[in-house]
Amino acid sequence: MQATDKIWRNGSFVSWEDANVHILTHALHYGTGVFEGIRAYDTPKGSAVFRLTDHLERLRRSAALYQMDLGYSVPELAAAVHETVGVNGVPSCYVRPIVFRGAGPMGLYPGDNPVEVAIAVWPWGAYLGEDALEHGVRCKVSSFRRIGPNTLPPTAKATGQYINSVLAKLESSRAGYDEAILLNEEGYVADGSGENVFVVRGGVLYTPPTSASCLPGITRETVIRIAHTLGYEVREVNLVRTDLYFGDEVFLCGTAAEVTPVASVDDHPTGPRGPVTKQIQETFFAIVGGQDERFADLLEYPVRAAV
Ligand code: PPE
Repeated sequence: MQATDKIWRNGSFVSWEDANVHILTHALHYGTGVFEGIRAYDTPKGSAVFRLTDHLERLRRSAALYQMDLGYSVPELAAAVHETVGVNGVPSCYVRPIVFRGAGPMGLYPGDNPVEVAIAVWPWGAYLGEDALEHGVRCKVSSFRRIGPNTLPPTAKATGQYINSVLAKLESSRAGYDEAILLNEEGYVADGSGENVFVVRGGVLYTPPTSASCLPGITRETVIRIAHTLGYEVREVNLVRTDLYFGDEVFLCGTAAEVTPVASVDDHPTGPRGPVTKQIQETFFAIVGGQDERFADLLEYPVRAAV
């Protein structure tokens, strides 16, 4: 990965090299952190952060589940994100805010450990490869089930829960696939290791409801709005693995993955990239690039001081 200069940590900037933690950091041992993945894009009006407030609201909710007080308001964190992007000179980048229980007492009770807040940014190209945006990725349905609402609620974006995604990712990678799709405990499709899933069939878009143990993705929600704007029907319904196999088109979406077509699922071809996926993808890239006025409300620019 490409390092940048500064990381925002608890209200001030430290150099990238000095942004370290103690070995006894609570979150390192017990996964007691929550985070966000956000992207900033270079637009004709300058660097814009896509749905920044929505991401930070989700961060606040994730932190609340684990009883962590952020110590900063959402507008304060939004300003810190813009400042971190600006100070590092990366108008187009990935933004990673993280809130975690720091070093202090060991043991499972986290209440006496300090809550640390940090924001790092770095350039991050196509998550699953440039080629994937056009030709798609080969997916494997994982033998590991997705965490559930009463184990590690997937609605929060906690660091510890990602070992579930890591298991699935390792399995799919070892088997020679690009990405894993997880089913929930009931056997319905949940999401990818780091993306939501859509199936297109007969011109209708299908995606699992958030009650299917997927992360309530912000890109997912954006795709639903794009699809409606383009005149497509979207159904949030439970899907089984064969719905993936026999979809006319399948695609993944997420902040890092953006909109990535799926070429095959368990070697059943679902690609090459279909016309609906292409249209959604092109609209998405126009939106984040500041070239679609219909969705201008989704881009957040730094507030400039009046001159
Ligand atoms: N499901 C999972 C499991 C997930 O991690 C993500 C985001 C999504 C769906 C899509 O959510 P959203 O970004 O709000 O549209 N995954 C983040 C982490 C990726 C990583 O490798 O780290 C991301 O895309 O930033």
